[in-house]
Amino acid sequence: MKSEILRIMRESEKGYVSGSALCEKFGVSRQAIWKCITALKEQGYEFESIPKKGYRLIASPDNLCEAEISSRITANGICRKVEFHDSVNSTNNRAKILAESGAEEGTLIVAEEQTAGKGRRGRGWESEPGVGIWMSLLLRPMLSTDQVSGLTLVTALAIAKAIKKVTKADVKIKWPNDIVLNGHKICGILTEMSSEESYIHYVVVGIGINANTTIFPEEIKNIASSIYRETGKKVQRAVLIAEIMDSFSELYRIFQERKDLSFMTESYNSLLVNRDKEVKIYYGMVEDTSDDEIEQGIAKGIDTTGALMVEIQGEEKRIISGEVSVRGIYHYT
Ligand code: BT5
Repeated sequence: MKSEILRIMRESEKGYVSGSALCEKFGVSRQAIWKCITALKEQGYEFESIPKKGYRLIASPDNLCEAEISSRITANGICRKVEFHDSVNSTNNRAKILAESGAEEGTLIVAEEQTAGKGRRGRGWESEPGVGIWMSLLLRPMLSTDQVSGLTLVTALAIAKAIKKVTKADVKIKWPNDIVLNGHKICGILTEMSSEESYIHYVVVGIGINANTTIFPEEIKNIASSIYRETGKKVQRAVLIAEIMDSFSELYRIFQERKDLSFMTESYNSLLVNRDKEVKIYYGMVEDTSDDEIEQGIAKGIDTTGALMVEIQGEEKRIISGEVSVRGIYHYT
C-alpha cells in the first residue's frame, strides 16, 4: 500500500490527495491510511497536509526501499516485481536463486549493500551501503545462447541513456561492460546465464552504479569514481533505477524482435569511449599477460553482433567479449 500511496501522490495532478479518496481506493479505514503516512514520514518522506484538501508529497529521501522503487516503476515496462534487501551477499546470486525457483521475467532485486558483490571472472565489486545502486534483473529472453552477450551491450546503452537523462552527465561506454565518466569507471555490468544446449533457462543482468560514493578503497581509487564525484550533484537513486528500467525495456523489446544490434550500433558507437583510439587487447583477460597474448590496434566500434571491431595492421578483426580485456594505451579507458 505504501508504494501505491506514493505513486498516487506523484501522479496526482493537483498534488493533493484526500484521505477519503485513499480510504476508498484501498478499502481501508482512515486510521490505516494515517498509519501508512506516519510510517512513510519515519522513512524520511515529507508530506504537507491541508484540511479538506488532503496530503501532498513534498520531499522524498534518497533511501532505497521497495515502496520508493516500485512507486516509480512504469507499469508496462520490463520490471514486474521489486525485491529489496538491506543487505545481501550478491543481488546476482539472489536473482539466480529466485530464477531457479521459477520467478518471472522482470523480477528486479535491489540491495542497499552487498557483502560479496561480484565482478567478472571471480573479481570483486565494492558495494558499500547508502551510496550505490546494486541491482539484478531476471530475464527469460527469446534469444539464442550466442546472442546473450548482446544483452550486456543493450544494458550498457540503456544505463548510459538513463544517466544522461537524469543527470545530464556526459557518460561514455567502455566496451563491453563499463560506463565511464571523465575517464573513470562509474558502473559495471555482470551478465550471467543458465542454459542447456541452445535453450536459455534464464539470464541475470547485474548492474553496479557508483551513484553518490565519495571515497573508494585504495585498490580502485585511481580507476573508480561516482556520478556525484564527477558532477557535484547527488543522484536520487530510485529515480535513476526507474529510468534505467524504462530505457532498458525499450531496447530489450527491439533486440528480442530483431535478434541483432543493428538498431543501436550507431548510438552505441557514438558513446564508445575508445572509438578511433588505440587499444590493447589482452587475450588472457589480465593486464600482465605476456607480449604474445597482447595485440594493439584502433577500436572502430561494434558490429551488429556486438563484437568490437579493431583495426590491427590494416585489417579489421572482430573481438568477442568474454575472451578478452580491452584497454587504452595509457589509461584505464
Ligand atoms: C564488472 O566486472 O564491472 C561487473 C560489476 C557488476 C556489479 C553488479 S552490482 C549488482 C550485481 N551483483 C553482483 O554481485 N554484481 C553485480 P569487471 O569488469 O570484472 O570489473 C571488476 C573490477 O572493477 C574489480 O576488479 C575492480 O578493479 C573494479 N571495481 C570493483 N568495485 C568497483 C566499484 N564499486 N566501482 C568501480 N570499479 C570497481
